[in-house]
Amino acid sequence: MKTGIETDAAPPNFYALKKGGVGALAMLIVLHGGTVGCAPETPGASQTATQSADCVATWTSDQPSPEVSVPGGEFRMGDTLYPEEGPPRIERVGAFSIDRYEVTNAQFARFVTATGHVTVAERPLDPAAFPGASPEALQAGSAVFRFGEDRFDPSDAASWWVFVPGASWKHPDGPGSDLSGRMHQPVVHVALEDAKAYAAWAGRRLPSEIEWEWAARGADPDAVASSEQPSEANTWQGVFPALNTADDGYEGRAPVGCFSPNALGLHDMIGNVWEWTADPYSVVRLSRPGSGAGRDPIQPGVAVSVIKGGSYLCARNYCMRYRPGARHSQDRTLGASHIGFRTVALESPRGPDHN
Ligand SMILES: [Ca+2]
Ligand SMILES: [Ca+2]
Repeated sequence: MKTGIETDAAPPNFYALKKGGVGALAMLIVLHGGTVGCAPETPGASQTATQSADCVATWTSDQPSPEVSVPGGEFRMGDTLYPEEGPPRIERVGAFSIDRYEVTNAQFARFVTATGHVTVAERPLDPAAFPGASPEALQAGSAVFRFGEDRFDPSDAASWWVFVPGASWKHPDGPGSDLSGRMHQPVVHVALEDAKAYAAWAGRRLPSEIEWEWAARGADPDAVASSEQPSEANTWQGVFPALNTADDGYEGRAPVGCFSPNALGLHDMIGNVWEWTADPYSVVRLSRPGSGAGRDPIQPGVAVSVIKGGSYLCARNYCMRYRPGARHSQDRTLGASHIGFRTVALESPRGPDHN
């Protein structure tokens, strides 16, 4: 069950978040953490045994990520820590090929250069669609994790999330920030349609939830899913959101590949940034989620999809979703500073049992 400062308060939709500013924004993202920290491209002296040989130096281009072939199989999907994870159920999945790393800023920049794509966070809301909204509420921007002692309220996630006008993948902390030294960090502030647009440009697609979880489990049906905070993933050490000791070497996002891979050779499936899946969200997980809008009772009227893996904001006292079976809903139109994605090969069959 949920613990610590986590809350069940209903998150509003994107418009409400913007309209409500700081006060309304947090709830959507509070359940799964965020970032404002800028991890150095070169791991600091405190970097521990999590250090990976793939960290930065061996793969720094804007070219497509190396792929990992994932065999098909049958496994017990889900978990039991939070209600939306269960009950665990046997699922089958076909073989597919998935990115070894989260999509990076360098890769996303290449996509934007080639296509001229403008992300959702970079577009102001249409006043016609939101009559009566203030100009402030219609601004382009995104959700940024910002902790401030002066406004901290442990019962109010809005005290550590801020809707920042001008925040986007190119300005991850808002105006004045940029991608200097961050090109090999995962791209963030991407909405679902941005992730899908990138995947389509790359001739690929987003993974289904079942595919993602199977890959995160190392394609091992006997893998033991621990509820302990993993030592080999970028998560939050200390007491969220006030104290981040960064014992794993990274206060914020890490360049992809800096933490040890799983049994398949995949990096950062758990932690670093949450990852979009192709599947609409429902509280009771479906074997065939279809292509509907998704629904989460705590976000009424909001089209939601499943995100997986947790982020560098997941801590032992908050959002223990650093497990393959964990999941969360996310407003498809709302990116944040802790949500990214990876892709799978288009020719990968989705399989007869989960499409
Ligand atoms: Ca960390
Ligand atoms: Ca991840």
